[in-house]
Amino acid sequence: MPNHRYSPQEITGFTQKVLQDGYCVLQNHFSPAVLEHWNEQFMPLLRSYIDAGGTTVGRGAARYYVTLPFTQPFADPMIFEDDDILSIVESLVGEDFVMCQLATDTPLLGSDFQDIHRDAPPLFPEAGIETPPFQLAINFPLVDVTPENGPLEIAPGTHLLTKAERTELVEKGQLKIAPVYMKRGDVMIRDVRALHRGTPNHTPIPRPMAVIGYSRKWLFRPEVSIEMPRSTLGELSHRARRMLRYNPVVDIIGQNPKNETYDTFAY
Ligand SMILES: O=C(O)CCC(=O)C(=O)O
Repeated sequence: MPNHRYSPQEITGFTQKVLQDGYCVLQNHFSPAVLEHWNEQFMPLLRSYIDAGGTTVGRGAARYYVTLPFTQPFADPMIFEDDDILSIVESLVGEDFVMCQLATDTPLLGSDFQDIHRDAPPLFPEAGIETPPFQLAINFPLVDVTPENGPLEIAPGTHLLTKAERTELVEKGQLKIAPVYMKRGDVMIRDVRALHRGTPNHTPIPRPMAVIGYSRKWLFRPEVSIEMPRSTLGELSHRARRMLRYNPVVDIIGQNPKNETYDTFAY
């Protein structure tokens, strides 16, 4: 039984906002207590990633991209199968979409401004045209985002610009890019082509931003994946199994480092 907080009209409104601005924010959507638990469980993962020599793979100093294991508390259908979000996702990237990414971006003290970028190239680069959306990022912070701890900055309405148009705006200093301050519980639905950048975290407390990737059913993103533990497949809903169908099924998570190589991410 779907569990919607928003009416069909409101879902349409959010969809239109993403189509127009490249993103929308659902305020106070997830349980802050659940995400506080995620944050507590994530901290040791971040620490082991860094201690194991995990790189920042070109994201900039003191800025880490860490995949979350598809286990508790992160494999939570209340989050990745949220009915409102999935309705908006379906309106944007079509029926039978796939979920291909469950990860985090975390700037630490010592991080800097990233170059302004988008996360995906156009589908038809030779044609110099942009298309309707094909790849979405659902971003939600695991802590409150403040001016001090590295808010994501985003430039509304830039997801359909050509490379030449984007370069001109940036070079002439005419790009209107602004920070998005999100509370723990707020959710951003973002067309990954909207121009954005990470900003410096000036505090000693990490600022993890979770990201769930949903794409059109025919889009394969070899750079990301979610290792699906075989033992938990039976617990998934029919919808979840369908959404997650292209991810590798494994007996033990983390044994195959080749499953993810997300080091080219900025276009
Ligand atoms: O969460 C952030 O600070 C943004 C990171 C980002 O845009 C990226 O690494 O592509």
